[in-house]
Amino acid sequence: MGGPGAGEAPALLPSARSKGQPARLVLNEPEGCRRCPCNCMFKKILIANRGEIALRVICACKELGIRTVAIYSEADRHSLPVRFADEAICIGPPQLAQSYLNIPAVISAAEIANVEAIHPGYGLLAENANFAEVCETCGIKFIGPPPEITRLMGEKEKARAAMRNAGVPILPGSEGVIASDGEALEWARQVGFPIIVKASAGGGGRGMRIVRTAEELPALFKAAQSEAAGAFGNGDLYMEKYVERPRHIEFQVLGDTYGNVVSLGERECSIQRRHQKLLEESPSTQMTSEVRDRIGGILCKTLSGIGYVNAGTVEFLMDQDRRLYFIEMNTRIQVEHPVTEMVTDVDLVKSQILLAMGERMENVLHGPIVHRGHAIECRINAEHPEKFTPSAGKITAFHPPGGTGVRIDTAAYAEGVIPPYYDSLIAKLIVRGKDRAEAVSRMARALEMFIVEGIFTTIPLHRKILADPDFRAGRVDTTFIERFFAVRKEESAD
Ligand code: MV4
Repeated sequence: MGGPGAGEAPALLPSARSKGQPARLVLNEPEGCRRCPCNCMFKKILIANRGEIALRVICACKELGIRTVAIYSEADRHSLPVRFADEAICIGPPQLAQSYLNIPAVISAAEIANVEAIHPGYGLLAENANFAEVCETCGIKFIGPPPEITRLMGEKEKARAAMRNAGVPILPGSEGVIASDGEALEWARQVGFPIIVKASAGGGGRGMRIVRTAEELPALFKAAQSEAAGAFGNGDLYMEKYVERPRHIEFQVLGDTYGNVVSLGERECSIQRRHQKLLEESPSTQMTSEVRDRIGGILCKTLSGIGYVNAGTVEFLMDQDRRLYFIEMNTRIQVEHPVTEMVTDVDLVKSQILLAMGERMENVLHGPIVHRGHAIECRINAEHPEKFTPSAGKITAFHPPGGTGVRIDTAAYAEGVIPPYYDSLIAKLIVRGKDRAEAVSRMARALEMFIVEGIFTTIPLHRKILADPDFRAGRVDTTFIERFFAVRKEESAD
């Protein structure tokens, strides 16, 4: 067994580097998986991630009888993924660029451990097409879609065109990249104000500007352009009709290597702050089984047509008339995947691994997708309640709630330290109920019974959201948190 319990794991890569040896990259190998030319079971998987998602992947591997290799930075030496993986390799200092984002170091660890596949989790290298290509070149299966698909979906206006051509509803907007602010004005007059300009390489709300009049367009266009160029090294922009107070609704899909794609229904993710989701649920209170089946059907046909493989999420905006419009596709497992698991009983991470091994969909799912009950997830972040800044440090007390219908995905533990270098997500509290009312009251009591001391967390914020009359009535959209804080400020000023 690896990890602190069995003595320190060897710090292979930093010492190799200090001897002046370059990180090893095996090139010129035949395409495909050289260690496993048939579609037989993976024997060992490397997890190129940390925290709760690394542990989540380890859980799936253990249940499938696959050995696991954790990679970790010096800041994560005492982490649970290191403890629970069969092997653990230190790949560098705490900074992301020198550890979890250091592709030669990750590949070297995979070579040394002799794994057949790498699971990237979410974030980090999960949507890096170049990394997926390096994996395949080295004969290591990347557990995710082919790099060409990741690259297509990373160029948002190309993804939009691909979806439109296949009959997925999109918002009125520009065709392809906009060359100049003059062209932007032409499109805006055609589409009608308000419009939103978006970065082609964007995501997370950066390089976006809402434009309400022709007068303000040139300046906002330039601002979006330079923000996109600075953030992504690519100033390309496109444009869409702006939807006021939309809901954010996304569909979970799975694809196999034989062209079979299935939809696992939607997640409602409107409760977010500064483009960071806080709470997700499934089903959406605004969804009907007719719309779910219709959109799901269109997505399966479309994604099968472009050769989509493995797990993916298709993001939509829903307007006040409950119409859905495609905005983006994410080619990874998402943070909020457990809410879909809770209502469908499908293990999405196990499915990802089986699909990457070349299993057929019928052997992964064992029957049609059925949706039962209601699930809610609260993201527990280590952050200051007013400043929203990360709150690193030692957890002095930790009591996670349990009981019927409660699930916690976390790598946090009492006396454990939250390092300051990484994402602030420390736990996901997920509940399931027979309906939304039961899920809401179950979440409220679980939050009441969740104790984390020594650091600030979003638990108190979630307790307030769960008590909010609009939330309880299902009246949520992407402006919910803004309005929530505005009302509280007003009340505290009284
Ligand atoms: C929009 C929109 C309104 N109209 N597009 C923000 C992040 C990016 N992924 C897409 N975003 C939006 N695109 C049109 N045509 C409003 C948003 C938006 C938003 C979307 C999803 C979740 C939260 C949001 C918060 C503010 C704005």
